[in-house]
Amino acid sequence: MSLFPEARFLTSAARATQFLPDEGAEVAFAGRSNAGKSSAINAILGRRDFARTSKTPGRTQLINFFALVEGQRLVDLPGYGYARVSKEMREQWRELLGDYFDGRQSLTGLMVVVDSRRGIGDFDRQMLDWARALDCRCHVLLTKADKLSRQEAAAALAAATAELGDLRVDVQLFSATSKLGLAEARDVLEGMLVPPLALVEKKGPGQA
Ligand SMILES: Nc1nc2c(ncn2[C@@H]2O[C@H](COP(=O)(O)OP(=O)(O)OP(=O)(O)O)[C@@H](O)[C@H]2O)c(=O)[nH]1
Ligand SMILES: [Mg+2]
Repeated sequence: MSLFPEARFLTSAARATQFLPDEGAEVAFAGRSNAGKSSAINAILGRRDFARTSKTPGRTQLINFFALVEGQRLVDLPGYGYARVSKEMREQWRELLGDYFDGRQSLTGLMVVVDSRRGIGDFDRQMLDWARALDCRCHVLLTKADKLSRQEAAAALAAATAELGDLRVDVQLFSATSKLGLAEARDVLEGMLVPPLALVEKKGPGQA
């Protein structure tokens, strides 16, 4: 089943001037390189090979914008923390992501994709901090849960929940392969695309 049958790729941005106009509603997917962002997007949208996936970490180095329906976008953010890229390149990513989160009013939700075997890292926290500064809703997908035993998955969920306890961030187990947690992730995405009235009011004119 395709959740957004009309979804299509819009553009890739390597710098802030290439971002799409800051209007409508936008949900971004962030996560370490190889965490499974593109696979999660494909599974949630119910579209094979919609966002590219790769076995080579760090392949998606641009910010990719997709249209879901008119006025609603999905954004695949470049993976961070890939050890084998140069320091310079890592700095560029940080700058690009920093520019993206800087006052992005249309960002109504952030999905942070975390490999359930690794747990939440410093970069994930950075994304959550930036997103929270924008007052946008945050949700963590502990993905590749199919690679864990039931017991390990429960432990990973408990650990992440405890770590995020003070941050008002929801967390769930997910697998693009087994489709574990797919219905919940879809519900969250749809909810994020409809900003609550309180949020609209709070982000009135002049408030970044
Ligand atoms: N077993 C399993 N493998 C997964 C899952 N999700 C992703 N993978 C695999 O993990 C690898 C990376 O997945 P991607 O979706 O390309 O990861 P990404 O975060 O988009 O990576 P970059 O764009 O390079 O940062 C691929 O080989 C996927 O097939 C999952 O839920 N279960
Ligand atoms: Mg990717």
